[in-house]
Amino acid sequence: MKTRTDTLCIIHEHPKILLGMKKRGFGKGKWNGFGGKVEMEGVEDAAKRELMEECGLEAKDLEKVGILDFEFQGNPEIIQVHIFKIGDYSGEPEESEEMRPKWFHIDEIPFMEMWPDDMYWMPMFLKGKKFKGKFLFGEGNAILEKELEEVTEI
Ligand code: 8OG
Repeated sequence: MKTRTDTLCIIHEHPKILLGMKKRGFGKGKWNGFGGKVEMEGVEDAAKRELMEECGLEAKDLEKVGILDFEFQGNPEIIQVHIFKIGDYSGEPEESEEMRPKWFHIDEIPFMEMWPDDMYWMPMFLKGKKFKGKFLFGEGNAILEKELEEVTEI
């Protein structure tokens, strides 16, 4: 199995979170945090770069809160996503070619239009917990296997 490392940044300004509608590529048509593949850089630098590229915000304070491994049945690549909570940032969210940002009240998170695993770990994220997990997806992105646990250290 080959592992690809990706980042995901979510801004939580209680009682709202910032999500973006993915306009193209992998995950098109879904609301998600901001992120992408780690290139020749550290994971945290990649998270900052992707946040800036996708919605024009500069992260001032990042905390890694989760690591999730995603496997798709029949695909030998695992996507390992490092999830960051952005505590402080500068700028105003702006639409990019990839993402259309929008604030959501935490009681109105559009889980039906998000990756199906998000409804499991997002409550942990919102409570300020740290977590690790692994999801296996099958046909139509149905979850076939799931492991998710709260951890104290990431
Ligand atoms: O740039 P690229 O298209 O590779 O970005 C993919 C983004 O999607 C990246 O931020 C990681 C994220 N992502 C997955 N799988 C999942 C998932 O199951 N849930 C959520 N919320 N994000 C995911 O690759």
